[in-house]
Amino acid sequence: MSVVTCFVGIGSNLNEPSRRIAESITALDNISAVALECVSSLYQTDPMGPADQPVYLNAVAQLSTSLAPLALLDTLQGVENEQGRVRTNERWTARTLDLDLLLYGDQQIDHERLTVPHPGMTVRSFVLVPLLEIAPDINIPGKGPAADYRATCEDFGIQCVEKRHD
Ligand code: A4P
Ligand code: MG
Repeated sequence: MSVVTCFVGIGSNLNEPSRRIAESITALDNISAVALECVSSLYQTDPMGPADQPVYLNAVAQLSTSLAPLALLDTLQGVENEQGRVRTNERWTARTLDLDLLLYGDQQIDHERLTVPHPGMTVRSFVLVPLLEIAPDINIPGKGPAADYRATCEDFGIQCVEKRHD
């Protein structure tokens, strides 16, 4: 079975975000078909979307997995649910945990449930900064080097609040 390198964007702004992120990383690492390779530092960012919500903590994790893309999406959504994620119809509202599949190897996926590369990743500092920290030379399929987007992405007041543990 082939193993693919993936990157997952992690965000939380409710119910002790640093704990939600730590628990989600442990949960991912405990899935037998997923191996956690690396996790970025934690970054605090201003909310994208409605302003009347707490600041976010964001990070990016590098995984290797034998799961197919939709099975990995189901797995990520299962971890979101375990961390108390409540889904609303309104976009970009506060959440206990959001796990976005940013990159799945070098694949481009256009499915009703899954778009990869994640369409927002080139314009969001809270994705690009942690991603480039752990994978400075990474290429975004169809878009070129991720580093090319760092200068033009929206800043969201990003600040590193906890350095990566090596
Ligand atoms: N979906 C499609 N492609 C993907 C993908 N690559 N990864 C579908 C994950 N899911 C994907 O997602 C809605 C549906 O998107 C899923 O059912 C899946 O089939 P969701 O997580 O249920 O809803 P959402 O996250 O509210 O929607 P959306 O539009 O994906 O929001 P984003 O882009 O995830 O943004 N501000 C800061 N500072 N930091 C943040 O991390 N995050 C968000 C959420 C808003 N503001 C933020 C942050
Ligand atoms: Mg999401």
